[in-house]
Formats: sequence, C-alpha cells, structure tokens
Amino acid sequence: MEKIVIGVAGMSCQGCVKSVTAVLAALPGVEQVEVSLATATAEISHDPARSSVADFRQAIEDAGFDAN
Ligand code: 9UX
Repeated sequence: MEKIVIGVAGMSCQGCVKSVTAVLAALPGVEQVEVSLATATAEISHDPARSSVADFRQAIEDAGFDAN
C-alpha cells in the first residue's frame, strides 16, 4: 500500500469534497481517501499495482476539478 497526496484545485464546498472522494474511492485498489477543502488536497492510500497517480489525476479532472 502506498500513500500519495495530489493537489485538487476548484473545490468550493463539502459537496465538492464528497464528489472527489467518491470518484477516487471508486478506482481499483484504493483503500482510503481523505480529501481536504482547507488544504485543497487528496490523500490516497492505494495498491500501486492496481491504480496509478495518472488514473487519480484523470478521475479528478473528469469530475470537473484540476489535479496538480
Ligand atoms: Mo458545492 Mo461543489 O454547492 O461543485 S458541490 S460548490
């Protein structure tokens, strides 16, 4: 299991936090997701054999936010 942090720009309220959390949690191998509105980040614990940072960035972008 590997823990990574991705910057997420464009979140305005806790609804956005829930949306980002849901799309990330739905990806294969994702064990835990902590999204913070205050720090504009997503902390993701995942199995790197099953999903990658590129997948997370894509999911965040597809949900309408900007991944940094
Ligand atoms: Mo809150 Mo986020 O009403 O797109 S859910 S701003």
